[in-house]
Amino acid sequence: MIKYLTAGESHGKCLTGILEGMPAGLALSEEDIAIDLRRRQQGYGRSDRMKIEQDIAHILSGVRHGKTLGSPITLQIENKDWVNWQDKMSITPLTDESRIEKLTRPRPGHADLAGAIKYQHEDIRNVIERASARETAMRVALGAVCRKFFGVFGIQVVSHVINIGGVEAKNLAADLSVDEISARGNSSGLRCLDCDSEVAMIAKIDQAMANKDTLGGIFEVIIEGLPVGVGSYVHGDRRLDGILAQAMLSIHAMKAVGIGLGENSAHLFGSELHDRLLPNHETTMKRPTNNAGGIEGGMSNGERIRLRVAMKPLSTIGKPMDSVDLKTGKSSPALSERSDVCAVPAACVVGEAMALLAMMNPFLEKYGGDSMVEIHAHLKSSPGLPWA
Ligand code: EPS
Repeated sequence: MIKYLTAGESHGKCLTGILEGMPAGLALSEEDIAIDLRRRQQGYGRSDRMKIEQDIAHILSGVRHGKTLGSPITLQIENKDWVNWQDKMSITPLTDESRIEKLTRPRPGHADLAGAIKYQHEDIRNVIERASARETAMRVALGAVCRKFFGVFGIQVVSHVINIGGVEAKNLAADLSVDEISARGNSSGLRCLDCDSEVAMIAKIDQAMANKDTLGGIFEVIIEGLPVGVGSYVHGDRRLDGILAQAMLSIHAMKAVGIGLGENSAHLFGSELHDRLLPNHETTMKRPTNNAGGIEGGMSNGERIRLRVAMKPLSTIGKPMDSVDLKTGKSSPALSERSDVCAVPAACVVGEAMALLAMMNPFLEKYGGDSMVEIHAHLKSSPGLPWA
C-alpha cells in the first residue's frame, strides 16, 4: 500500500514529497516526472509566477541505477521565486519584524479567515502559504511516478477541459482514443478538444482579466485500461467511486465531482440510464453506452472511467470583494495579490495526478506485491468470468 506526504510553502525554499510503498523494479527517471510538471505549468490565464518557476523534481531517494528500490521515494522541487521572498519567508526570526506587513483582510472564498481562527495566526500569510495551490506541483510529481507504474500495465489517465466560466465545449472525448485526447489536449492552450469553444473560452478569460476577475470551469479525467474489479462494494471506504471523488475534492478549489452522467443520472428512468450488457466481448461483457462512467457497485467494470470535476473561480480577485480587517474589525476590501485568472487547464493535470495516486491502493489491494515482477504475476494469473 502507498502513503504520501507533501511539505513546503508556496514561497518557501522548496516543495518536498515522500512516496512510500512504490514497488521495487519500476524504471523511473527525473524526465518521466518533468513531462507532467511542464504540462501543469501551461495554460492560458495563469499568473506571472509561471514565468518565474521552471518546475523540476529532483529524486533524492528510493531510486538506484534508474529503478525504484521499494524504499521511500523523496522528491524535491525548488521554488525559484523564493529568492524574492527570503525575508518574508525567513525560517529564523527577523531583527525587525515591523518591516513585513501583516495580512489581515481575508479573501471571501479562501482559507484565510477559517485558517487564521483555527491556527490562531495574526498574519494571514501564515495560512495562505500552505493553502496555496502551489502544493499541487508536488502532487503532480508524485502522480507522475504512479503514471509510470500504471503505464507498465497499459493503464492510462488523461484529461481535458469541458467548460470555462459557463462556456461549454462539445465533449468530443467519447469518440477519441486516450492517446488522441492526450495529444490534442497537450497542443491546446486550454487543454480543450473543441477548437471553436476554445476561442470563446479565451475571450471569456480575457474578459475576466480586463475586469480584474477570475473564472472557474469543469474538466474531465479519464482512466482507461483498469481491469474489472478494482475497488469493492463490501465497505464504503473501499468503493472506487468514493476514493476517486475524495481525491478530486482534495484539490484546491474543486466543488463537485460527477462519475459518468453524474448529476444528470438523477433525471432519467433507470431503463434509460443503465448501460445494457451485450454478450461475448473477449473476457467480459460489452456495453453499448457508458453512462455509469466505468464504475458499478464501487468497482471498475472495465469501461472507461469518466470523472467530471467542477472548479470554482479563484478567490484572489484583482478587484477585491468586501471583507473585514481583522485587526480593526472595520469593513475593508479583501487582500489582493498576484494570482491566476483561470487555472482550470492546470487543474486538469492535477486531477490526473490525484486519480493516479488514488488508484494505487485499490489496485495494489487486488494485484499488489513488493516488486513489479510479483505484480505482473498477480495480474497474469487473475481469473475472468467464473463460468468461463
Ligand atoms: C496561488 C497563487 C499564485 C499561483 C499559485 C497558486 O502564486 P503567487 O501567489 O506566487 O502569485 O501562481 O500557483 C503556483 C505557484 C503553481 O505553481 O501552481 C494560490 O494562491 O493558490
